[in-house]
Amino acid sequence: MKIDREIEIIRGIPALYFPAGDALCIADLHLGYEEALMEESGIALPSGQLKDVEQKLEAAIASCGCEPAKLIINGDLKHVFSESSRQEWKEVPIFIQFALNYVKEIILVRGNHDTFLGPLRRFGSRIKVVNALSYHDTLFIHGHNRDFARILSESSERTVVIAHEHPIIVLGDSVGARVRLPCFLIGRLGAGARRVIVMPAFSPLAGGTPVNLASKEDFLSPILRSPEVEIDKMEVYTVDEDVGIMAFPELRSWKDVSLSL
Ligand SMILES: [Mn+2]
Repeated sequence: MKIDREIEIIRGIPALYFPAGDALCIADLHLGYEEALMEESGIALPSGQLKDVEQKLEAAIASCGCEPAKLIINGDLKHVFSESSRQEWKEVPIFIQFALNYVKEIILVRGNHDTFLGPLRRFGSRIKVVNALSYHDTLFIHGHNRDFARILSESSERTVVIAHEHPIIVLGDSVGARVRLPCFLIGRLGAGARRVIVMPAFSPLAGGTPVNLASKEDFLSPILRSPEVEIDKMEVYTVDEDVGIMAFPELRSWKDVSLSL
């Protein structure tokens, strides 16, 4: 679904396509999440996340119509902060190799989880790691950045794409059924004409902020917690593999009735 001439939401998948820049953008893969959960809390998940993100990437690329030249990963490619998780050491290079079968170049915009990236060196110049990316009038930052005010004031791109928040909406009915859907948020930055887009997580496991239930202080991203963004005025686009994309108007016009308890 086209947001405008420059940006499309890929049908049913948490990914953006930028036709002018021939780039696909995904975020928050959190590879290695299952092993971290096992180590931290003894909860054993079947480790199917790598297969899931590979399949979704393939489907997203198929939807672009041609193989995009660039894959932009807007932060949190991996999950564990320490140097030690075996699963993510294994999975990160496998995923990058898989993605490089389709795209010429990967740009990783560093997220708060993207520490110890030594295993990426083997891919040489085909993967770049940056703190922020300016590309075709769009600024990509992960969204955890405490110094966002400086980053925004020193930049002028019309669109700012962030991730980190893993937005979802929760819909329910009076007998207690609940549906959780990952969603994009699209709104304005400050009083000016700049636009902000919040991407949902590509990881099927990583949880997220229920944007129609949360109050502003429940949000994680310093940008979304700041007065720069009026969350209630953001439009919501959910993505679901079966349903596709559902567009919701500004949050303030419907969030009070989204759970009819
Ligand atoms: Mn993050």
